[in-house]
Amino acid sequence: MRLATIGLALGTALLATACNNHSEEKREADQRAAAAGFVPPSVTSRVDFGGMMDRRFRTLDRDGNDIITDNEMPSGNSRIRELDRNGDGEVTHSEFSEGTLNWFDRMDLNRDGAVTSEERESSRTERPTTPTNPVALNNAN
Ligand SMILES: [Ca+2]
Ligand SMILES: [Ca+2]
Ligand SMILES: [Ca+2]
Repeated sequence: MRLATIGLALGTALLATACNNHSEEKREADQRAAAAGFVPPSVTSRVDFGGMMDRRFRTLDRDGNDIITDNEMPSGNSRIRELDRNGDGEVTHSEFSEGTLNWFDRMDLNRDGAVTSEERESSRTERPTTPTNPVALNNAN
């Protein structure tokens, strides 16, 4: 009688272990991926970017008049204000889409019409306002 109970307990334990192993494996795989710092490479095409920026514009343009007026500007975001080409304090839809596509082209270092996460990373660290000038460098030598 006692043996049977042990057997039953053992069986239950084994069953429980089997179940644990299964979920444990998946969790381990997830942990390994996280430990390796795995980030899926992201590539944004110019069209995708345009679509994203268009949605951003629609979100900002609360009254839907195709112009981001002063009161619709995101607070503390000077980059949107930079898009105001004619300096009237408002960003029209064409100013917005032209300006943001300029950003995209600046990020697209190899000009293949797509911005990879690497290109985005390097354009963030580089200073586009002070481009290295090979002519000036040569003259200095
Ligand atoms: Ca508006
Ligand atoms: Ca404007
Ligand atoms: Ca590229």
